[in-house]
Amino acid sequence: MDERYTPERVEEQAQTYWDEHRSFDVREDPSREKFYCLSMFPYPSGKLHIGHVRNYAIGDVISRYQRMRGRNVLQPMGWDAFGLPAENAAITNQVPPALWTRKNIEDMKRQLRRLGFAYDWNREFATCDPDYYRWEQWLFTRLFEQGIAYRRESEVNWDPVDETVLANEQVIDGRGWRSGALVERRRIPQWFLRITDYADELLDELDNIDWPDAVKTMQRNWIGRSVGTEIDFDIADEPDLDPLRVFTTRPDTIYGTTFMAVAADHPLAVKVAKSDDKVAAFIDECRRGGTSEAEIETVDKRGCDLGLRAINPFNGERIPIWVANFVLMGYGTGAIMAVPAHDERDHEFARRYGLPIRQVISPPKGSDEIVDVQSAAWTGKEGIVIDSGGYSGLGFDECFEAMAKWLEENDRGVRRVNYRLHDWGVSRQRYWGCPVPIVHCESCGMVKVPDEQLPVVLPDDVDLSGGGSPLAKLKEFVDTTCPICGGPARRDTDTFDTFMESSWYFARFCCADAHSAKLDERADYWLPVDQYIGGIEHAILHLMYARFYQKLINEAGLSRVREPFSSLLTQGMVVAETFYLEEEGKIRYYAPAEVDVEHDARGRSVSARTRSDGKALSIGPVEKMSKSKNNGVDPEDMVARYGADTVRLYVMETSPPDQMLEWSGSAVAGAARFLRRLWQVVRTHTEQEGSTLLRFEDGAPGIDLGSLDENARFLRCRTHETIAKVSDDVGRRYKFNTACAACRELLNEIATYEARCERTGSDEGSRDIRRAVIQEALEAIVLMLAPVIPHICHVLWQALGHREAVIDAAWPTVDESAIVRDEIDLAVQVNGKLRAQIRVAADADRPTIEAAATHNANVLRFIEGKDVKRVIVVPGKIVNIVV
Ligand code: ANZ
Ligand code: ZN
Repeated sequence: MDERYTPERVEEQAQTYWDEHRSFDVREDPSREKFYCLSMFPYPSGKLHIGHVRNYAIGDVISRYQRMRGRNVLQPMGWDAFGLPAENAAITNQVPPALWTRKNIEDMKRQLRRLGFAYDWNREFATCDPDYYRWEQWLFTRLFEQGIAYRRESEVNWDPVDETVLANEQVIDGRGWRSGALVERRRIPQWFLRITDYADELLDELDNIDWPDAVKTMQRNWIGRSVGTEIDFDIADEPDLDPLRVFTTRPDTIYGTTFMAVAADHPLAVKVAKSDDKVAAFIDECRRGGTSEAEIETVDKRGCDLGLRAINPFNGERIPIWVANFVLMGYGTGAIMAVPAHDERDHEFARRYGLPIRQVISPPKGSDEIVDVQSAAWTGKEGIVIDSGGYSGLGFDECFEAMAKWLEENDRGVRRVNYRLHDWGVSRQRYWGCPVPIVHCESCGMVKVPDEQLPVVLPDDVDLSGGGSPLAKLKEFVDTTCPICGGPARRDTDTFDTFMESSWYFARFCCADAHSAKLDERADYWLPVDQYIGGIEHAILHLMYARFYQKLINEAGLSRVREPFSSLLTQGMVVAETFYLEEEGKIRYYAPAEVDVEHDARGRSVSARTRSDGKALSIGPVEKMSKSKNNGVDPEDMVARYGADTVRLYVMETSPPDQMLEWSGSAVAGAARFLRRLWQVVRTHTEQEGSTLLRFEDGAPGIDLGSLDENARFLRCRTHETIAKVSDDVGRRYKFNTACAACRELLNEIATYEARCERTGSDEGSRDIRRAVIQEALEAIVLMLAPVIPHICHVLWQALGHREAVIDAAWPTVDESAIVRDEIDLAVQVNGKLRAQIRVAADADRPTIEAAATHNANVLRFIEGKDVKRVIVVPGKIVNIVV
């Protein structure tokens, strides 16, 4: 064993061992329990950022732990390689997207390998490999035949200067990112997948998966199931006009309807606009505003009277119809009955335009709530219907039922369940993506590309410089023949949303080399993913689409599984302080490496100066690491400076995985110090003469456990208590931070034990015991930290005398008999402040404990001369003395 710990040497040694022994290659083995651990695969930007490192370190620790528990573990890695950044980079740097992407993959793979993650690299693929996306096209043609994939007109962001469709993220303040032109909305035909048919299952199955509640709630809200009714309102004096159909979740409030409102795109508004300039102008204005729900929630509620009257089917009342900017065309029927007394948006609108507000629900009997609907809407559902003809006096449920029944019997409406979820638009008018495998033929219409012609390969010689859709400009790509009639046809020039690729990559990892099928029977061995780890930013779209796609895969007979991810862990963000200088109204941010910081006793930064010229800097709040705030750290630099194990230990021990991690350079140095110390302790131990083990590798006892003295028994007890705690922290609670802390404590405990032994002196026999219990403690530490810091543990394990590599070692087990304690430590507080630790017999009675506590020298300093009012003993834990 080297005298000094040199991370580069150690890490190379361990990685070479793993490579030579193909340690992470895995195969299906029905005789063993499988564990599929997956971290979300990265977009190959070229540079690993610290968020990736955290994500992948968590996944690696879980994988390695499960392996030590005997599971057959699959941990794969690949590349989410299609997408816009490659295209943008191609335009700015004049490199083809394919080349740029391949180069980035190479760079990032090197960075990942350097960190020593236990991936089975045999399964690696990039989603831009034709071998991968071919199967996406294959399934799409089936979905097309089944009508699950369909084409309809839908709105896009149109850049009139570049003559191109823009992705939402390419629209900046309403203008095209490149041309700066005001973006228009256009309707063009696009492809959709019928995810709405699966809305109920997507909702219900959330109850059966082990995901964070926050993510489940986001998914529930995104699906947005609402139970309500559709109701037809006839339009007065206009026999040619169809009745106005609204969707409401509150039919019980219909007697309180004082106006109707339709969306700006609603056919009725469009029709009136033809002969009414004011309405036309208002609609124009709405089209210029945003259409996202968030935007609509925040804008002023505005509208324009259409001059028409609707007739309330329940009481014949004539109600004005308005067009309003807060009604969405894409939800329900695009029209509402507005009840300002009981709906906040309607209330705001009514106040603005002086429309009447009429209360029809009152709080339940016995409630002392004071309701004044003129000043604010009362939105409670648990009230009683009032002033509503024969329905007065009913509660919500009864009234809903009665009205729904009446509507259906009289053909004036239907019960209806609506979802906020829309069908998934999968078309992109971009280049760097998977081509849609459809051709358009004059005589046959839309025709799927037959299996034997798949994949439709994305051409790589494209011109991205001008405007327009690059594929549409490529005649060799577009012109083709119809697979049915053989006549001339045009290829579809859309590519898929990149969420398509990330919706099934986890399944493909199970059988990445399957050449004749999308998936084979190996997928049934590995799926579902037992532990999925990734960022909360994917809580909605990616995770929803992947769940949906898995159902399609299941229905295509490719997998038995319908829910892809049994358990989900969303890791917290990595944040850091920001340092800046404000000069002439401009803010310049300094990178942590450019700054010298002074800390207070609690580790908080109190002052900061530039390293170069000592200029005083302002300290900003902690923020997510980002380029714009210049507060990021480069993992590659960190690894070069400290080694992979230090970086891994730091990100795992600093905070629980689902919480924010605040970066601290000094704490990274602390992690490095711990590794050096661990190295030294093991080295000192192994350099001593003789080697008496508690148990030999074959399980035979080494020394007589009955001969252990009190101090040795105490260390053994601490060792096994630590194993119990860490097993629970790592295996069940995912509290890797407290697990690491417990291992550090156990290392301290060894030092304490040695100091005690020194004091009591020792003969030959007790020296053997001493070495044996220390050996046991060190082995436990090395085994328990092996998932976190696998390289150093690889070397230390060998140094501790093992022939087997630690990667193949089993997780340590608790010896319950070691934990039975004769003595326990109790904390003693005086007036709530910790003043001492006392050691008493485990079965000591109250008076004995009280006496021990009040006679402790340290405690005496705080109670002497004072009046002891009470001594509270919490057995097994604490003694509190009140003076
Ligand atoms: C009358 C009413 C009275 C309503 C009341 C609410 C409270 P969720 O739960 O999200 O489904 N609404 C319906 N379609 C709309 C659209 N296209 N744009 C904007 N708002 C729309 O909400 C359903 C309620 O949202 C519906 O019930 C309707 O207002 C409104 F005291 O109808 B309600
Ligand atoms: Zn044809």
